[in-house]
Amino acid sequence: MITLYGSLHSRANRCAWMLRELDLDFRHEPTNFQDGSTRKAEFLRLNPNGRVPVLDDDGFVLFESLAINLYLAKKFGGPLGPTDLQEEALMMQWSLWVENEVEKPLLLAAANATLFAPDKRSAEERDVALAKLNRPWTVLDNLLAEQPYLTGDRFTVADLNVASVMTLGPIARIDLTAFANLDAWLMRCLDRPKATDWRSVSFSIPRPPGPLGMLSMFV
Ligand SMILES: N[C@@H](CCC(=O)N[C@@H](CS)C(=O)NCC(=O)O)C(=O)O
Repeated sequence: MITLYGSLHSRANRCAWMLRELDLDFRHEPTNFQDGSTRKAEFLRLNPNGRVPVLDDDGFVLFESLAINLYLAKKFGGPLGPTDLQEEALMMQWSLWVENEVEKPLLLAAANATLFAPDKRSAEERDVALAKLNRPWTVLDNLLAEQPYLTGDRFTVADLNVASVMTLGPIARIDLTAFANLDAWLMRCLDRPKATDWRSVSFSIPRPPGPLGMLSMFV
């Protein structure tokens, strides 16, 4: 039995998308990260970090959304998973890359565009974050000029992991037209029938107190 913990308005939507792509039956525990549920002792036993998502696969418990997807890809992945060591390495490369190069500035841009309450948004912070994204987005755009997907010719967990982080782009109404290959690839991924419906995602997050620097609670 597989159980996925985490509201679909959280990074758990990445793992829900993966589980759906794999046609796996799973129990969904929509643990809400904004109401204190992730701080309860019962949840902290699953993830001492107090964050969602968490996956429980027959008693094997794993946290970190993209690691969960890499695990599912290797165990059940078929064409979404690796066929050899080098493909597996590329899947890890892109998953670590999107976390390190893209997620934080993209979340900061999205927060300052739509997720923070209007009076808590800063255009300056958004611009700084967007400027940081130029380099990784140029890298992706150039790669996708040469091949349709991140590891080659087929959609894999690498695309799913990177695209699921990039769902924040459309939510923040970030214009990707300057990166035409990236834009077309993202829409190809997000239009897949099993993709979580990112268009319906609407939520807000409180701006953390004190100097932002990093969105400690959410990043
Ligand atoms: N790197 C982690 C981040 C997990 C994370 O920050 N989750 C947020 C929700 S999207 C959370 O649980 N925040 C509540 C908290 O930190 O108290 C992952 O990708 O799984």
